[in-house]
Amino acid sequence: MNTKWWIALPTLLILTACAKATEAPPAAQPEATAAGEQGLADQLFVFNWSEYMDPDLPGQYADEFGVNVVLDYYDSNEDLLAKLQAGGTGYDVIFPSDYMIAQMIDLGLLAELDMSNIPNVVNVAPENMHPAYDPENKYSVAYFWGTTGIGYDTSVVDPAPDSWAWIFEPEILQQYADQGVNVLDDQRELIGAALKYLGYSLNSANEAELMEAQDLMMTAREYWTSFDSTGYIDNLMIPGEIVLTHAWNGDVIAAQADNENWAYAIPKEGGLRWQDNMAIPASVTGIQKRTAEHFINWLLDPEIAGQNTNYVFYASANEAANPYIDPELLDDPSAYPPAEVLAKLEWAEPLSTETLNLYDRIWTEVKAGP
Ligand code: N2P
Repeated sequence: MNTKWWIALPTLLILTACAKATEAPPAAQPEATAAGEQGLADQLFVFNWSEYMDPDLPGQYADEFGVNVVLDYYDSNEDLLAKLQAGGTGYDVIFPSDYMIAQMIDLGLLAELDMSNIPNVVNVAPENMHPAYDPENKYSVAYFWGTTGIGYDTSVVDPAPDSWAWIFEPEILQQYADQGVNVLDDQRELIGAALKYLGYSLNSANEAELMEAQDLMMTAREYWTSFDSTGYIDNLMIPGEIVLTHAWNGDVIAAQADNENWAYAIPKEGGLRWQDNMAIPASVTGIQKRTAEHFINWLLDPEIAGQNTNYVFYASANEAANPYIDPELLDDPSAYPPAEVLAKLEWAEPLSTETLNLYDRIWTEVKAGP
């Protein structure tokens, strides 16, 4: 043991003090990054539907701003909600649909957007602004909108479907089952389609109507070869894999670009109309939130939004993007349906907890089968 430490100590203190005064070593600074110089985070975590963003965009954004965009995908609004509720923090930008925005606002899961960071919001078409589910656009900005109907391979499915019977009636389904019939793995979509076929609202909270819808799905399910809303887009492009599918319009238009036999129909009973949105989870704050808003703003740039639309084949909510959108897509009634078709469609509304529990139970039974 050094007994002279109390003699050495004052000298040491003086030396340290001098060193501090004369040549203070620079505090360990993180290396300045391209993103950091612009007040942006180095990384941004984007959680989206699959096939819902041009895969070139993350790289373009990284090249321009030095922010590395990390992508992850969910299958449905309910899947997204479950991941956020399970404490799935770490996602900076998410893309919930209309009714799910309302549900997430209620649950306190969304951050209020600072629109001074999103000046490109002026590019969104007036009809896509101020939706009933977020009237002041406090939490969300529209991304794409569309419809849900039936995709079919015209070289096989004849006559052309004009009704949800093509998804629910055994005598029609049995003609195509061995060639592949897919339904969306999405509870509001599939239960909603069954309700529409039966002549009810797709927001029904009536137990008898919902039981009838469950019976319909239970009978039809043996002819369905897959419940898939993610990989089905790729499968539509594999000849002979699927010939008939419950589908989102843009996914069928994408398949059509690859194989012109694909066609899209909205059943005469009507169906779902939806609008998907860009939003930020409530847990995202500070520089991370600023970066999320910066990315949303960049996606709202007319040229970028046009490029994105041309890749995903969904109708853009961005009106200023129109000059950059492929005119053929703008003219395609499957992407931009005429007003009389839109008038037949219903929006999904948020449901009460009790009704949601009933939908969950039905969904579990339908997925599990008899
Ligand atoms: C695209 C998913 C579309 C989302 N693959 C429908 N709300």
